[in-house]
Amino acid sequence: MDSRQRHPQRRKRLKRPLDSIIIHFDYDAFYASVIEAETPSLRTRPLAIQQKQIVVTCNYEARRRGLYKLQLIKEAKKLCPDVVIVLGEDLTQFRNASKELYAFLRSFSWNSRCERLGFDEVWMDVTDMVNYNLELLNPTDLTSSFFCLSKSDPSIGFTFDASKVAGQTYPVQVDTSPDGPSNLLRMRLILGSHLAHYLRERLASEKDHTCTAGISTNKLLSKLVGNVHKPNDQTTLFPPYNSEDGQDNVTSFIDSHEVGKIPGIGFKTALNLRALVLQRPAKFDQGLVYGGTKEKVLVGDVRKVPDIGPEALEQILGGTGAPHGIGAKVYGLLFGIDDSEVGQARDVPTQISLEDSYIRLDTISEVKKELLLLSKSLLRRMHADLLEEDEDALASARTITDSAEPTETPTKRWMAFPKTLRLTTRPRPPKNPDGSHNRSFARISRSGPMPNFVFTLKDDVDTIAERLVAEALLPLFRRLHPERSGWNLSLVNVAATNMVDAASEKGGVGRDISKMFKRQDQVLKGFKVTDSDDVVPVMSRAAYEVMNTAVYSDQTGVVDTNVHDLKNARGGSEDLPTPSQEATIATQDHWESEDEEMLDEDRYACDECGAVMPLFAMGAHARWHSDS
Ligand code: DCP
Ligand code: MG
Ligand code: MG
Repeated sequence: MDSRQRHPQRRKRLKRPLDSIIIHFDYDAFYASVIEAETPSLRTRPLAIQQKQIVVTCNYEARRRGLYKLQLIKEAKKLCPDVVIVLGEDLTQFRNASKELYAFLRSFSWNSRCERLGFDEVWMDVTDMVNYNLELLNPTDLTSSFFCLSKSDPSIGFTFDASKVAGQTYPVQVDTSPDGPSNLLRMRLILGSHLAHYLRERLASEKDHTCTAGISTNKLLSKLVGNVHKPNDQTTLFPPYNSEDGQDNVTSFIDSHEVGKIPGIGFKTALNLRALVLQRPAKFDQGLVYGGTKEKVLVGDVRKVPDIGPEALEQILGGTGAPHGIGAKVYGLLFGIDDSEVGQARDVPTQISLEDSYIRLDTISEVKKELLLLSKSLLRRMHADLLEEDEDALASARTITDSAEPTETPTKRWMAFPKTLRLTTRPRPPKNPDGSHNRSFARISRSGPMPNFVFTLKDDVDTIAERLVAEALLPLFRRLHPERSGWNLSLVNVAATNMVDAASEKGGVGRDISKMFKRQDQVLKGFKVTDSDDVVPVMSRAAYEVMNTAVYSDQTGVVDTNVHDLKNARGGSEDLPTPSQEATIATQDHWESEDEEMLDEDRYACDECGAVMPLFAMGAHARWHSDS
């Protein structure tokens, strides 16, 4: 069985691809910065943003006074009595600011490879802009170079000194002499550094937000190297990137990182890698602190494990639930190799999903109330994310009046419409005969076609939401839970899925609501929604082609009570906070990319029950398992 023993692997040194130049941006103290942009007088005051009982972020003035992210509000106040606290439960303004900044950065991109992660990170693949400008350089006069930002208008751009890198470098001492072994890559990285610097300045002067940037050859390295100098600064990972003996800058850089800090290495994988090095599980931190583990295992330590390689890692990390090829992927990451592409910019998500979790939800009347709240949020999100201003409103109004559909307010139009409505619940399992209870709560769901009336712009959201609950969600709910009582739900999720791009068809279907409905019927014809827990839509090729690829989801804040009070407030050991309730202390709205693990460094799945939560909650969560 173990071919490794018969053919021990040699430790292979992987060659790092150097074709791309990627910039990673991370806005400084983002939520605080959004509040400051609105009220500039707060800039000089210590400012903390509160969600539940926690400081989700604070400005750098507050950080100078010892405050930090994910600190308890109580502690922050004790440490800094004059801290200004602003409630940040409502994410609308942060979401809007995030979209605006993203759109601004994206407007500079030539290839639209511009990807947002969470609210405050953006990657830009600037390979094309850099390579174009490399050709324009005059090697005899690098100091007065011009960076062209437009291929069609050579006057648009900025002047810069190409003999120097902009901002900081890793390592601090670098060789910038014009010839040397890594000359070409170095020049391209220097160009990237000046572009990053220019974009950061424009962002600060025009959008009032400072940010931190990292410049390298892939998503992983650009993100990690940006962290070296924070805030309001930038760092370029300098060559050499490849060497025979490991004496290159990427190796020394990546080797000093704790394995759990590598984006793409999830919580569970990190546990396994630590155990591999230590030959036993690593110890958890005792406090509710950011950082997860007491015992740090560095990337370099893992790479030194004898016989480590893609196959060995596949055996250790592969198996149930792990994506195929995880061994090769993780082995690459340990070398700083990440071949994931920066996602192409897109205007609409493929799904909008909202959920709440509950200590106890066990009556139909409460369910109706919650479904109504979720429906209203869902509709508001659909309006915010799927509607755009219709410049041809008048023309559109004319076509609508001669259609059978009632006249719509034609100032906005749908860019895309979701074909499917999905309802998901997570029932608490009944106690086992011996009185114990199972820890893993599975989600179950039912789906049906999205009713057309949700797309009307004539009625207000509240009216549509009521109809959506009565005519679509309650019927789905009855299919999920045919009994009138006897269940207790810990979570309800309502989602609009299977997005069809309205503008993908020539003639802009989105402009004309009646045509759009006709088109929707056509699309739905080739689309069978099955009534199983796992909805596997069968799509016509045409429908498939207009499906988008990225997904995002939103989790709304949940129980307003402090988690520590929940047990007393709501009684019974059964009502111990469920993992997702803990997680909601600081859940954040985020964009999911297809690469789940790359998605968000703050969200991890529990090894034991699979519950997803931010890293800082893992310690408490693990203790909850061991206590119960
Ligand atoms: N956030 C949150 N819950 C978390 C982590 C973050 O709500 N568990 C929010 C608040 C932050 C934003 O996401 O403002 C971005 O997160 P960052 O970790 O990038 O933190 P900041 O941008 O606030 O600070 P920094 O300057 O360290 O990047
Ligand atoms: Mg940030
Ligand atoms: Mg961030």
